[in-house]
Amino acid sequence: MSGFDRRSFLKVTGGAALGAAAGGGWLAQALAAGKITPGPTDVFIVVDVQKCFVPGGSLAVNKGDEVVPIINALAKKFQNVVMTQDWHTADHVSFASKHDGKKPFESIKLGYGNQVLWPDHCVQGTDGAAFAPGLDIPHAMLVIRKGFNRDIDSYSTFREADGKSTTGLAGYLKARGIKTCYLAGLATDFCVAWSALDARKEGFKAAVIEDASRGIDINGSIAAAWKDMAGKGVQRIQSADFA
Ligand code: VGL
Ligand code: ZN
Repeated sequence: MSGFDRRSFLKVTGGAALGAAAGGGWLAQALAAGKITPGPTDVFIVVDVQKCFVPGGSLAVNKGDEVVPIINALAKKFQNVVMTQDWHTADHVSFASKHDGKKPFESIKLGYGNQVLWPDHCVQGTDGAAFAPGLDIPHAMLVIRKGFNRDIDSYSTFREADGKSTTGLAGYLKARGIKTCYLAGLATDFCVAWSALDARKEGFKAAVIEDASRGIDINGSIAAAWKDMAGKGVQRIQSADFA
């Protein structure tokens, strides 16, 4: 069988079988046929790779800086790249400093639900809110800022924590014919996971690139996030899965 025939064969037979076995559907089938080659209906969403979230920053994610070269290389494989920035007011409700007697990483109840309290981070226009050193994606066509409402946090780059107010990203992606969102960045268990889950809610296929992301991990939140994502059909992949 020629290489070409064998690939087509895998696509219709082995690919489908593998997809069913892995419960992975669309992506397992694509991978069985070879590596992923992003096209015009795919977008790479680079989540919150900002100074505050890399070592030395006010809410540093362990080894967060390691994602920078991996994301730079991945971004080159996509024609469509969107970057996000956590972008809080100086008096943001998610900051522990705004709640008497509360410390970072404790939780409180707000009108829209549970809120983890964080060190002050990613304040609009500050150096900490800038992209991390070395991040180099000149062809990114949109930067979405989120968390800019003082009274509502927004881990997701689609929808704020009240579940109602949108950032407009879903409309933008749909208007541009995007079907599949590949996500990576910081932090796996918060902004990456919430964004991937909302991508699914908005009707997109979604996959998170694990080695291009790093997590915060509060009380097992990284494992919990992967479980939630698996339950909603978010695929878990690696940068090596791309051609
Ligand atoms: C994030 C906590 C607070 C994130 C943002 O980007 O994952 N985490 N704000
Ligand atoms: Zn934040």
